[in-house]
Amino acid sequence: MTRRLIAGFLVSMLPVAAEVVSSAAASNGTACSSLAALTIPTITIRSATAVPAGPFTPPGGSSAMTLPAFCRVEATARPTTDSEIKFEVWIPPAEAWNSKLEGVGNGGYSGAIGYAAMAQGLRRGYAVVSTDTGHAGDDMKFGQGHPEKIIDWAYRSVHLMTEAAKVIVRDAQGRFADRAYFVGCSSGGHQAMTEAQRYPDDYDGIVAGDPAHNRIRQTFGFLYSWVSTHGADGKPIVPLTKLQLLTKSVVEACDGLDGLKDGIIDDPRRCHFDPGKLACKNGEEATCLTTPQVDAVRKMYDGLKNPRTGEQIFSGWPRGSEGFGDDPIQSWRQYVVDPAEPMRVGFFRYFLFHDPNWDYRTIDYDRDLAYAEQKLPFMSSVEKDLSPFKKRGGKLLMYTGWADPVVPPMDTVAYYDAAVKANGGLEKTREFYRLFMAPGMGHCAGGPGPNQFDALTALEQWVEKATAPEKLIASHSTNGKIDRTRPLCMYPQVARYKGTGNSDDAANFSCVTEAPSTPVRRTNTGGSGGSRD
Ligand SMILES: [Ca+2]
Repeated sequence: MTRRLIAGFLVSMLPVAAEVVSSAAASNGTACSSLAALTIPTITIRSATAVPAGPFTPPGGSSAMTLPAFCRVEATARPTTDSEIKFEVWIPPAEAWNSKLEGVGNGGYSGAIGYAAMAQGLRRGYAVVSTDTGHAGDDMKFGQGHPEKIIDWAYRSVHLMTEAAKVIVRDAQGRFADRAYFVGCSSGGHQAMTEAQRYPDDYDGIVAGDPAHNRIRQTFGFLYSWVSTHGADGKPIVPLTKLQLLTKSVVEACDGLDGLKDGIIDDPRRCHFDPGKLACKNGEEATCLTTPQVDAVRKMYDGLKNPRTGEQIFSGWPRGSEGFGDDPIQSWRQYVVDPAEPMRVGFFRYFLFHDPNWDYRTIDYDRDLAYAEQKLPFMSSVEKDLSPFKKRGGKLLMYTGWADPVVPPMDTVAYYDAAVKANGGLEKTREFYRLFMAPGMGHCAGGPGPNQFDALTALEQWVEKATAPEKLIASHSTNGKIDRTRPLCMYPQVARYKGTGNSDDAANFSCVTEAPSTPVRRTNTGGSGGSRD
Protein backbone atom coordinates (compact mmCIF):
# COMPACT_ATOMS: atom_id res chain seq x y z
CA MET A 1 0.00 0.00 0.00
CA THR A 2 2.68 2.46 1.07
CA ARG A 3 4.82 1.55 -1.91
CA ARG A 4 1.94 2.11 -4.24
CA LEU A 5 1.22 5.53 -2.75
CA ILE A 6 4.84 6.54 -3.04
CA ALA A 7 4.99 5.32 -6.61
CA GLY A 8 1.82 7.29 -7.36
CA PHE A 9 3.32 10.43 -5.85
CA LEU A 10 6.49 10.09 -7.86
CA VAL A 11 4.57 9.81 -11.08
CA SER A 12 2.31 12.74 -10.30
CA MET A 13 5.12 14.95 -9.00
CA LEU A 14 7.45 14.35 -11.90
CA PRO A 15 5.30 14.80 -14.98
CA VAL A 16 8.08 16.30 -17.05
CA ALA A 17 10.56 13.52 -16.43
CA ALA A 18 7.86 10.91 -16.97
CA GLU A 19 6.85 12.41 -20.28
CA VAL A 20 10.43 12.49 -21.50
CA VAL A 21 10.82 8.81 -20.65
CA SER A 22 7.45 8.11 -22.20
CA SER A 23 8.10 9.72 -25.56
CA ALA A 24 11.54 8.15 -25.77
CA ALA A 25 10.18 4.70 -24.97
CA ALA A 26 7.06 5.06 -27.05
CA SER A 27 8.91 6.12 -30.14
CA ASN A 28 9.81 2.51 -30.90
CA GLY A 29 6.51 1.03 -29.85
CA THR A 30 3.41 0.25 -31.84
CA ALA A 31 0.23 2.22 -31.22
CA CYS A 32 -2.34 0.16 -29.33
CA SER A 33 -4.87 -0.15 -32.13
CA SER A 34 -2.13 -1.25 -34.54
CA LEU A 35 -1.28 -4.26 -32.36
CA ALA A 36 -4.29 -5.99 -33.89
CA ALA A 37 -2.26 -6.33 -37.07
CA LEU A 38 0.45 -8.46 -35.42
CA THR A 39 0.79 -11.88 -36.99
CA ILE A 40 2.06 -14.33 -34.38
CA PRO A 41 2.01 -18.02 -35.36
CA THR A 42 -1.01 -19.90 -33.89
CA ILE A 43 -2.22 -16.65 -32.28
CA THR A 44 -5.14 -14.55 -33.43
CA ILE A 45 -5.37 -11.04 -32.04
CA ARG A 46 -9.08 -10.39 -31.86
CA SER A 47 -8.87 -6.77 -30.79
CA ALA A 48 -6.51 -4.11 -29.48
CA THR A 49 -8.19 -1.17 -27.82
CA ALA A 50 -6.93 1.83 -25.90
CA VAL A 51 -9.00 1.95 -22.71
CA PRO A 52 -9.09 5.35 -20.95
CA ALA A 53 -8.63 5.66 -17.20
CA GLY A 54 -11.86 5.20 -15.28
CA PRO A 55 -14.49 2.50 -14.81
CA PHE A 56 -14.04 -0.72 -16.76
CA THR A 57 -16.51 -3.59 -16.69
CA PRO A 58 -14.89 -6.87 -17.70
CA PRO A 59 -16.89 -9.37 -19.76
CA GLY A 60 -19.18 -11.32 -17.48
CA GLY A 61 -18.36 -8.97 -14.60
CA SER A 62 -21.29 -7.57 -12.70
CA SER A 63 -19.58 -4.43 -11.48
CA ALA A 64 -17.09 -1.98 -12.93
CA MET A 65 -13.57 -1.69 -11.63
CA THR A 66 -11.64 1.55 -11.65
CA LEU A 67 -8.49 1.25 -13.68
CA PRO A 68 -5.71 3.44 -14.99
CA ALA A 69 -5.45 3.82 -18.76
CA PHE A 70 -4.22 0.75 -20.61
CA CYS A 71 -4.06 -0.98 -23.96
CA ARG A 72 -6.33 -4.02 -23.95
CA VAL A 73 -5.36 -6.87 -26.26
CA GLU A 74 -7.78 -9.79 -26.66
CA ALA A 75 -6.33 -12.83 -28.35
CA THR A 76 -6.85 -16.53 -29.00
CA ALA A 77 -4.19 -19.23 -29.22
CA ARG A 78 -4.87 -22.36 -31.28
CA PRO A 79 -1.89 -24.68 -30.86
CA THR A 80 -4.07 -27.61 -32.05
CA THR A 81 -7.18 -27.77 -34.19
CA ASP A 82 -9.23 -28.46 -31.07
CA SER A 83 -7.72 -25.60 -29.06
CA GLU A 84 -9.43 -22.31 -28.33
CA ILE A 85 -7.32 -20.61 -25.66
CA LYS A 86 -8.48 -17.08 -25.00
CA PHE A 87 -6.20 -14.65 -23.22
CA GLU A 88 -5.87 -10.95 -22.64
CA VAL A 89 -2.83 -8.73 -22.28
CA TRP A 90 -3.22 -5.36 -20.59
CA ILE A 91 -0.40 -2.93 -21.22
CA PRO A 92 0.08 0.33 -19.35
CA PRO A 93 1.20 3.41 -21.26
CA ALA A 94 4.99 3.72 -21.40
CA GLU A 95 5.16 6.35 -18.65
CA ALA A 96 3.13 4.20 -16.23
CA TRP A 97 4.82 0.89 -17.05
CA ASN A 98 7.18 -0.56 -14.45
CA SER A 99 8.96 -2.43 -17.25
CA LYS A 100 7.70 -5.80 -16.03
CA LEU A 101 5.25 -8.47 -17.11
CA GLU A 102 3.02 -10.29 -14.63
CA GLY A 103 1.20 -13.50 -15.51
CA VAL A 104 -1.69 -14.26 -13.17
CA GLY A 105 -3.14 -17.65 -12.33
CA ASN A 106 -6.61 -19.15 -12.27
CA GLY A 107 -8.80 -20.88 -9.71
CA GLY A 108 -10.20 -24.41 -9.88
CA TYR A 109 -10.94 -25.61 -13.39
CA SER A 110 -12.28 -22.17 -14.08
CA GLY A 111 -12.36 -21.23 -17.71
CA ALA A 112 -12.30 -17.54 -16.98
CA ILE A 113 -9.75 -14.80 -17.42
CA GLY A 114 -8.63 -13.50 -14.03
CA TYR A 115 -9.70 -9.89 -14.42
CA ALA A 116 -9.50 -8.99 -10.73
CA ALA A 117 -5.89 -10.16 -10.49
CA MET A 118 -5.08 -8.42 -13.76
CA ALA A 119 -6.52 -5.17 -12.38
CA GLN A 120 -4.34 -5.45 -9.28
CA GLY A 121 -1.21 -5.89 -11.37
CA LEU A 122 -2.12 -3.13 -13.80
CA ARG A 123 -2.62 -0.68 -10.93
CA ARG A 124 0.89 -1.50 -9.75
CA GLY A 125 2.31 -0.71 -13.16
CA TYR A 126 2.72 -4.18 -14.66
CA ALA A 127 1.78 -5.32 -18.09
CA VAL A 128 -0.46 -8.25 -17.16
CA VAL A 129 -1.69 -11.39 -18.87
CA SER A 130 -4.30 -14.02 -18.03
CA THR A 131 -5.98 -16.89 -19.87
CA ASP A 132 -9.28 -18.76 -19.70
CA THR A 133 -7.12 -21.95 -19.90
CA GLY A 134 -8.83 -23.00 -23.11
CA HIS A 135 -12.46 -23.49 -22.18
CA ALA A 136 -15.38 -21.64 -20.60
CA GLY A 137 -16.87 -22.39 -17.22
CA ASP A 138 -15.90 -24.58 -14.26
CA ASP A 139 -17.57 -27.76 -15.54
CA MET A 140 -15.13 -30.54 -16.32
CA LYS A 141 -17.25 -31.85 -19.19
CA PHE A 142 -15.07 -29.76 -21.48
CA GLY A 143 -12.52 -32.58 -21.36
CA GLN A 144 -14.85 -35.31 -22.61
CA GLY A 145 -13.62 -36.28 -26.05
CA HIS A 146 -11.19 -33.34 -26.06
CA PRO A 147 -7.79 -34.59 -24.93
CA GLU A 148 -6.10 -31.51 -26.37
CA LYS A 149 -8.30 -29.24 -24.27
CA ILE A 150 -7.23 -31.14 -21.16
CA ILE A 151 -3.62 -30.46 -22.09
CA ASP A 152 -4.45 -26.81 -22.75
CA TRP A 153 -5.91 -26.60 -19.24
CA ALA A 154 -3.11 -28.59 -17.62
CA TYR A 155 -0.07 -26.73 -18.89
CA ARG A 156 -0.20 -25.36 -22.42
CA SER A 157 -2.45 -22.31 -22.03
CA VAL A 158 -0.34 -20.51 -19.42
CA HIS A 159 2.87 -21.16 -21.33
CA LEU A 160 1.40 -19.91 -24.61
CA MET A 161 -0.16 -16.83 -23.07
CA THR A 162 3.23 -16.04 -21.54
CA GLU A 163 5.17 -16.39 -24.77
CA ALA A 164 2.61 -14.35 -26.67
CA ALA A 165 2.39 -11.66 -24.00
CA LYS A 166 6.14 -11.19 -24.03
CA VAL A 167 6.19 -10.37 -27.73
CA ILE A 168 2.97 -8.34 -27.66
CA VAL A 169 4.33 -6.20 -24.83
CA ARG A 170 7.60 -5.88 -26.73
CA ASP A 171 5.82 -4.62 -29.78
CA ALA A 172 3.66 -2.24 -27.79
CA GLN A 173 6.54 -0.73 -25.83
CA GLY A 174 9.34 -1.07 -28.34
CA ARG A 175 11.34 -3.26 -25.95
CA PHE A 176 10.97 -6.45 -23.97
CA ALA A 177 9.92 -6.37 -20.34
CA ASP A 178 12.95 -6.40 -18.02
CA ARG A 179 11.38 -9.09 -15.85
CA ALA A 180 8.50 -11.52 -15.93
CA TYR A 181 6.69 -12.78 -12.82
CA PHE A 182 3.94 -15.31 -12.31
CA VAL A 183 1.59 -15.11 -9.36
CA GLY A 184 -1.04 -17.71 -8.58
CA CYS A 185 -2.80 -19.49 -5.73
CA SER A 186 -4.67 -22.82 -5.59
CA SER A 187 -4.94 -23.87 -9.24
CA GLY A 188 -2.81 -20.80 -9.84
CA GLY A 189 -0.27 -22.35 -7.48
CA HIS A 190 -0.45 -25.51 -9.58
CA GLN A 191 0.16 -23.40 -12.69
CA ALA A 192 3.07 -21.71 -10.92
CA MET A 193 4.72 -25.05 -10.21
CA THR A 194 4.05 -26.22 -13.75
CA GLU A 195 5.82 -23.17 -15.13
CA ALA A 196 8.82 -23.67 -12.82
CA GLN A 197 9.11 -27.34 -13.77
CA ARG A 198 8.06 -27.49 -17.41
CA TYR A 199 8.89 -24.03 -18.75
CA PRO A 200 11.69 -22.68 -16.55
CA ASP A 201 12.53 -19.93 -19.04
CA ASP A 202 9.10 -18.30 -18.90
CA TYR A 203 9.45 -16.43 -15.62
CA ASP A 204 12.24 -14.83 -13.57
CA GLY A 205 10.23 -15.17 -10.41
CA ILE A 206 7.23 -17.25 -9.42
CA VAL A 207 4.81 -17.03 -6.49
CA ALA A 208 3.11 -20.37 -5.81
CA GLY A 209 0.35 -20.12 -3.20
CA ASP A 210 -1.50 -23.10 -1.69
CA PRO A 211 -0.50 -25.11 -4.75
CA ALA A 212 -2.90 -27.79 -6.00
CA HIS A 213 -0.09 -29.27 -8.09
CA ASN A 214 -0.34 -32.82 -6.75
CA ARG A 215 -3.51 -32.80 -8.81
CA ILE A 216 -4.18 -36.45 -9.49
CA ARG A 217 -3.66 -37.59 -5.92
CA GLN A 218 -5.54 -34.57 -4.62
CA THR A 219 -8.48 -35.60 -6.77
CA PHE A 220 -8.34 -39.12 -5.35
CA GLY A 221 -8.13 -37.48 -1.92
CA PHE A 222 -11.28 -35.47 -2.60
CA LEU A 223 -13.13 -38.60 -3.63
CA TYR A 224 -11.99 -40.54 -0.59
CA SER A 225 -12.83 -37.66 1.76
CA TRP A 226 -16.33 -37.38 0.30
CA VAL A 227 -17.01 -41.11 0.55
CA SER A 228 -15.66 -41.05 4.11
CA THR A 229 -17.93 -38.22 5.20
CA HIS A 230 -21.19 -39.22 3.51
CA GLY A 231 -23.54 -42.06 4.24
CA ALA A 232 -24.80 -44.63 1.74
CA ASP A 233 -27.74 -42.27 1.17
CA GLY A 234 -25.32 -39.50 0.07
CA LYS A 235 -26.12 -37.32 3.08
CA PRO A 236 -23.26 -35.69 5.01
CA ILE A 237 -22.39 -37.40 8.26
CA VAL A 238 -20.91 -34.38 10.05
CA PRO A 239 -23.05 -31.21 10.12
CA LEU A 240 -21.60 -27.71 9.98
CA THR A 241 -22.12 -27.03 13.67
CA LYS A 242 -20.01 -30.04 14.53
CA LEU A 243 -17.26 -29.00 12.15
CA GLN A 244 -17.10 -25.76 14.09
CA LEU A 245 -17.22 -27.67 17.36
CA LEU A 246 -14.24 -29.67 16.14
CA THR A 247 -12.14 -26.63 15.29
CA LYS A 248 -12.97 -25.07 18.63
CA SER A 249 -12.00 -28.25 20.48
CA VAL A 250 -8.83 -28.74 18.44
CA VAL A 251 -7.70 -25.17 19.05
CA GLU A 252 -8.43 -25.49 22.75
CA ALA A 253 -6.34 -28.63 22.88
CA CYS A 254 -3.42 -27.55 20.71
CA ASP A 255 -3.20 -23.75 20.72
CA GLY A 256 -0.68 -23.71 23.56
CA LEU A 257 1.66 -26.31 22.07
CA ASP A 258 3.56 -23.53 20.31
CA GLY A 259 4.08 -21.65 23.56
CA LEU A 260 1.48 -18.95 22.97
CA LYS A 261 -2.25 -19.06 23.58
CA ASP A 262 -3.40 -16.89 20.71
CA GLY A 263 -6.14 -18.95 19.03
CA ILE A 264 -3.72 -20.24 16.39
CA ILE A 265 -2.11 -23.64 16.04
CA ASP A 266 1.35 -22.88 14.67
CA ASP A 267 1.96 -26.33 13.23
CA PRO A 268 -0.94 -28.83 13.17
CA ARG A 269 1.55 -31.70 12.73
CA ARG A 270 2.21 -31.31 16.44
CA CYS A 271 -1.46 -31.57 17.27
CA HIS A 272 -2.79 -35.11 17.76
CA PHE A 273 -6.25 -34.29 19.00
CA ASP A 274 -8.46 -37.35 18.69
CA PRO A 275 -12.12 -36.69 17.78
CA GLY A 276 -12.97 -39.69 19.99
CA LYS A 277 -12.61 -37.24 22.88
CA LEU A 278 -15.87 -35.68 21.73
CA ALA A 279 -17.72 -39.00 21.49
CA CYS A 280 -21.31 -38.85 22.71
CA LYS A 281 -21.99 -40.61 25.96
CA ASN A 282 -25.76 -40.22 26.23
CA GLY A 283 -27.09 -40.21 22.67
CA GLU A 284 -26.50 -37.50 20.11
CA GLU A 285 -26.21 -33.92 21.27
CA ALA A 286 -24.94 -30.72 19.72
CA THR A 287 -21.76 -30.86 21.76
CA CYS A 288 -20.64 -34.38 20.95
CA LEU A 289 -19.86 -36.66 18.01
CA THR A 290 -21.64 -39.92 17.20
CA THR A 291 -19.55 -42.98 16.37
CA PRO A 292 -19.97 -42.52 12.57
CA GLN A 293 -18.99 -38.87 12.97
CA VAL A 294 -15.86 -39.77 14.93
CA ASP A 295 -14.93 -42.32 12.26
CA ALA A 296 -15.51 -39.83 9.42
CA VAL A 297 -13.37 -37.17 11.05
CA ARG A 298 -10.55 -39.61 11.77
CA LYS A 299 -10.50 -40.55 8.09
CA MET A 300 -10.32 -36.88 7.11
CA TYR A 301 -7.29 -36.38 9.37
CA ASP A 302 -5.58 -39.60 8.31
CA GLY A 303 -5.96 -39.17 4.56
CA LEU A 304 -6.00 -41.78 1.83
CA LYS A 305 -3.86 -44.89 2.02
CA ASN A 306 -3.41 -47.54 -0.64
CA PRO A 307 -5.59 -50.44 0.55
CA ARG A 308 -3.14 -52.98 -0.90
CA THR A 309 0.26 -51.58 0.04
CA GLY A 310 -0.57 -49.22 2.90
CA GLU A 311 1.25 -46.40 1.09
CA GLN A 312 -0.06 -42.91 1.90
CA ILE A 313 -1.61 -41.83 -1.40
CA PHE A 314 -2.59 -38.38 -0.21
CA SER A 315 -2.28 -36.57 3.10
CA GLY A 316 -5.25 -35.90 5.32
CA TRP A 317 -6.64 -32.48 6.13
CA PRO A 318 -5.10 -30.56 9.04
CA ARG A 319 -6.56 -30.25 12.48
CA GLY A 320 -7.91 -26.72 12.69
CA SER A 321 -9.28 -26.67 9.13
CA GLU A 322 -12.65 -28.33 9.92
CA GLY A 323 -14.77 -25.22 10.38
CA PHE A 324 -12.90 -22.10 11.45
CA GLY A 325 -15.26 -19.64 9.77
CA ASP A 326 -18.80 -19.18 8.56
CA ASP A 327 -18.12 -19.28 4.81
CA PRO A 328 -18.19 -22.69 3.13
CA ILE A 329 -14.61 -22.12 1.98
CA GLN A 330 -13.54 -21.63 5.59
CA SER A 331 -14.26 -25.24 6.44
CA TRP A 332 -14.49 -28.68 4.92
CA ARG A 333 -17.87 -27.72 3.51
CA GLN A 334 -17.07 -26.31 0.08
CA TYR A 335 -14.81 -29.10 -1.18
CA VAL A 336 -15.92 -32.08 0.86
CA VAL A 337 -19.15 -31.89 2.83
CA ASP A 338 -21.55 -29.72 0.80
CA PRO A 339 -21.15 -31.10 -2.75
CA ALA A 340 -23.78 -33.68 -3.73
CA GLU A 341 -21.01 -35.82 -5.23
CA PRO A 342 -17.26 -36.01 -4.68
CA MET A 343 -15.55 -32.78 -5.74
CA ARG A 344 -13.95 -33.10 -9.19
CA VAL A 345 -15.64 -36.43 -9.88
CA GLY A 346 -15.61 -35.13 -13.47
CA PHE A 347 -11.91 -35.95 -13.56
CA PHE A 348 -12.82 -39.64 -13.48
CA ARG A 349 -15.89 -39.39 -15.67
CA TYR A 350 -14.65 -37.11 -18.45
CA PHE A 351 -10.86 -37.06 -18.32
CA LEU A 352 -9.98 -40.60 -17.28
CA PHE A 353 -12.68 -43.23 -17.86
CA HIS A 354 -14.75 -41.43 -20.53
CA ASP A 355 -17.86 -42.70 -18.82
CA PRO A 356 -20.29 -39.96 -17.74
CA ASN A 357 -22.14 -42.53 -15.62
CA TRP A 358 -19.11 -43.78 -13.73
CA ASP A 359 -20.08 -44.61 -10.15
CA TYR A 360 -17.55 -43.24 -7.67
CA ARG A 361 -18.41 -46.01 -5.22
CA THR A 362 -16.69 -48.46 -7.57
CA ILE A 363 -13.29 -46.80 -7.25
CA ASP A 364 -10.24 -48.98 -6.73
CA TYR A 365 -7.70 -46.69 -5.10
CA ASP A 366 -4.81 -48.97 -6.01
CA ARG A 367 -5.51 -49.88 -9.63
CA ASP A 368 -7.31 -46.68 -10.64
CA LEU A 369 -4.57 -44.43 -9.25
CA ALA A 370 -1.93 -46.36 -11.18
CA TYR A 371 -4.06 -46.03 -14.31
CA ALA A 372 -4.58 -42.28 -13.83
CA GLU A 373 -0.88 -41.62 -13.27
CA GLN A 374 -0.08 -43.61 -16.38
CA LYS A 375 -2.73 -42.01 -18.60
CA LEU A 376 -2.68 -38.38 -17.45
CA PRO A 377 0.73 -37.80 -15.87
CA PHE A 378 0.74 -34.18 -17.09
CA MET A 379 -2.19 -33.39 -14.80
CA SER A 380 0.21 -33.22 -11.86
CA SER A 381 3.34 -31.06 -11.54
CA VAL A 382 5.35 -32.78 -8.85
CA GLU A 383 8.82 -33.02 -10.40
CA LYS A 384 11.23 -32.41 -7.52
CA ASP A 385 14.38 -31.61 -9.47
CA LEU A 386 14.06 -27.90 -10.14
CA SER A 387 17.63 -27.40 -11.34
CA PRO A 388 16.65 -26.00 -14.79
CA PHE A 389 14.72 -23.21 -13.06
CA LYS A 390 17.54 -22.59 -10.62
CA LYS A 391 20.11 -22.58 -13.43
CA ARG A 392 18.33 -19.85 -15.37
CA GLY A 393 18.37 -17.70 -12.20
CA GLY A 394 14.71 -18.22 -11.35
CA LYS A 395 13.37 -17.63 -7.86
CA LEU A 396 10.40 -19.51 -6.44
CA LEU A 397 8.44 -18.26 -3.45
CA MET A 398 5.89 -20.71 -2.15
CA TYR A 399 3.44 -20.16 0.67
CA THR A 400 0.46 -21.97 2.10
CA GLY A 401 -1.99 -21.85 4.99
CA TRP A 402 -1.58 -24.29 7.87
CA ALA A 403 -5.39 -24.39 8.15
CA ASP A 404 -6.11 -24.82 4.43
CA PRO A 405 -9.29 -26.94 4.16
CA VAL A 406 -8.86 -27.45 0.38
CA VAL A 407 -5.20 -28.18 -0.40
CA PRO A 408 -3.77 -29.94 2.66
CA PRO A 409 -0.61 -28.13 3.81
CA MET A 410 1.03 -31.42 4.81
CA ASP A 411 1.15 -32.32 1.14
CA THR A 412 2.79 -28.99 0.28
CA VAL A 413 5.36 -29.43 3.03
CA ALA A 414 6.03 -33.02 1.94
CA TYR A 415 6.74 -31.80 -1.58
CA TYR A 416 9.08 -29.09 -0.29
CA ASP A 417 10.95 -31.56 1.93
CA ALA A 418 11.36 -33.89 -1.06
CA ALA A 419 12.45 -31.01 -3.30
CA VAL A 420 15.06 -30.00 -0.72
CA LYS A 421 16.54 -33.48 -0.95
CA ALA A 422 16.46 -33.46 -4.76
CA ASN A 423 18.11 -30.03 -5.04
CA GLY A 424 21.13 -30.50 -2.83
CA GLY A 425 19.83 -29.83 0.67
CA LEU A 426 18.18 -26.96 2.49
CA GLU A 427 20.84 -24.28 1.97
CA LYS A 428 21.22 -24.96 -1.74
CA THR A 429 17.46 -25.12 -2.23
CA ARG A 430 16.91 -21.88 -0.37
CA GLU A 431 19.17 -20.15 -2.86
CA PHE A 432 16.25 -20.21 -5.26
CA TYR A 433 13.22 -21.81 -3.59
CA ARG A 434 11.71 -20.84 -0.24
CA LEU A 435 8.52 -21.91 1.48
CA PHE A 436 6.58 -19.76 3.93
CA MET A 437 3.92 -21.32 6.12
CA ALA A 438 1.04 -19.20 7.40
CA PRO A 439 -0.32 -20.57 10.70
CA GLY A 440 -4.09 -20.32 10.95
CA MET A 441 -4.51 -19.25 7.31
CA GLY A 442 -7.14 -20.97 5.21
CA HIS A 443 -7.12 -21.57 1.46
CA CYS A 444 -5.11 -18.71 -0.07
CA ALA A 445 -6.66 -16.26 2.41
CA GLY A 446 -8.89 -16.03 5.44
CA GLY A 447 -8.70 -17.80 8.76
CA PRO A 448 -7.84 -16.81 12.32
CA GLY A 449 -4.17 -16.35 11.47
CA PRO A 450 -2.53 -13.40 9.68
CA ASN A 451 -3.27 -13.96 5.99
CA GLN A 452 -2.57 -10.73 4.12
CA PHE A 453 0.96 -10.21 2.82
CA ASP A 454 2.80 -8.99 -0.26
CA ALA A 455 4.62 -11.99 -1.68
CA LEU A 456 5.25 -10.35 -5.04
CA THR A 457 7.24 -7.44 -3.60
CA ALA A 458 9.33 -9.89 -1.56
CA LEU A 459 9.95 -11.92 -4.70
CA GLU A 460 10.98 -8.83 -6.67
CA GLN A 461 13.50 -7.85 -4.01
CA TRP A 462 14.94 -11.32 -4.36
CA VAL A 463 15.09 -11.35 -8.15
CA GLU A 464 16.08 -7.75 -8.74
CA LYS A 465 18.18 -6.87 -5.69
CA ALA A 466 19.37 -10.30 -4.56
CA THR A 467 17.67 -9.67 -1.21
CA ALA A 468 16.29 -13.08 -0.38
CA PRO A 469 13.17 -13.07 1.83
CA GLU A 470 13.81 -14.42 5.35
CA LYS A 471 10.22 -13.82 6.39
CA LEU A 472 7.02 -12.21 5.15
CA ILE A 473 5.13 -9.83 7.40
CA ALA A 474 1.48 -10.80 7.40
CA SER A 475 -1.52 -9.09 8.91
CA HIS A 476 -4.95 -10.17 10.05
CA SER A 477 -7.91 -7.83 9.82
CA THR A 478 -11.35 -7.80 11.37
CA ASN A 479 -13.93 -5.61 9.63
CA GLY A 480 -11.19 -4.00 7.57
CA LYS A 481 -9.07 -3.09 10.58
CA ILE A 482 -5.68 -4.73 11.18
CA ASP A 483 -5.71 -6.39 14.60
CA ARG A 484 -2.61 -8.59 14.41
CA THR A 485 0.68 -8.81 12.53
CA ARG A 486 3.10 -11.74 12.47
CA PRO A 487 6.12 -12.85 10.55
CA LEU A 488 5.58 -15.83 8.28
CA CYS A 489 8.90 -17.57 8.63
CA MET A 490 10.96 -19.41 6.07
CA TYR A 491 10.11 -23.09 6.52
CA PRO A 492 11.08 -25.01 8.58
CA GLN A 493 11.52 -21.98 10.84
CA VAL A 494 8.59 -20.91 12.97
CA ALA A 495 7.65 -17.56 14.53
CA ARG A 496 8.32 -17.57 18.24
CA TYR A 497 7.09 -14.90 20.66
CA LYS A 498 10.03 -13.17 22.30
CA GLY A 499 8.20 -13.13 25.62
CA THR A 500 7.65 -9.42 26.03
CA GLY A 501 5.59 -6.79 24.25
CA ASN A 502 2.34 -7.01 22.37
CA SER A 503 1.83 -10.51 20.97
CA ASP A 504 -0.22 -9.01 18.13
CA ASP A 505 2.84 -7.15 16.83
CA ALA A 506 5.19 -8.92 14.41
CA ALA A 507 8.14 -7.04 15.92
CA ASN A 508 7.88 -9.16 19.06
CA PHE A 509 8.46 -12.44 17.24
CA SER A 510 11.57 -14.05 15.90
CA CYS A 511 11.93 -16.84 13.38
CA VAL A 512 13.58 -19.88 14.95
CA THR A 513 14.30 -23.42 13.87
CA GLU A 514 12.79 -26.23 15.86
CA ALA A 515 12.56 -29.93 15.26
CA PRO A 516 9.15 -30.38 13.60
CA SER A 517 7.70 -32.82 16.07
CA THR A 518 9.06 -31.42 19.31
CA PRO A 519 6.30 -29.73 21.26
CA VAL A 520 7.20 -26.45 22.89
CA ARG A 521 6.02 -26.09 26.46
CA ARG A 522 6.84 -22.68 27.72
CA THR A 523 3.41 -22.12 29.10
CA ASN A 524 1.14 -24.41 30.96
CA THR A 525 -1.71 -24.11 28.52
CA GLY A 526 -1.34 -27.07 26.18
CA GLY A 527 -4.68 -28.72 26.83
CA SER A 528 -3.83 -32.10 25.39
CA GLY A 529 -0.21 -31.93 26.52
CA GLY A 530 -0.33 -35.23 28.31
CA SER A 531 -1.92 -37.25 25.54
CA ARG A 532 0.45 -36.68 22.64
CA ASP A 533 2.61 -39.42 21.33
CA1 LIG B 1 -0.87 -20.78 19.54
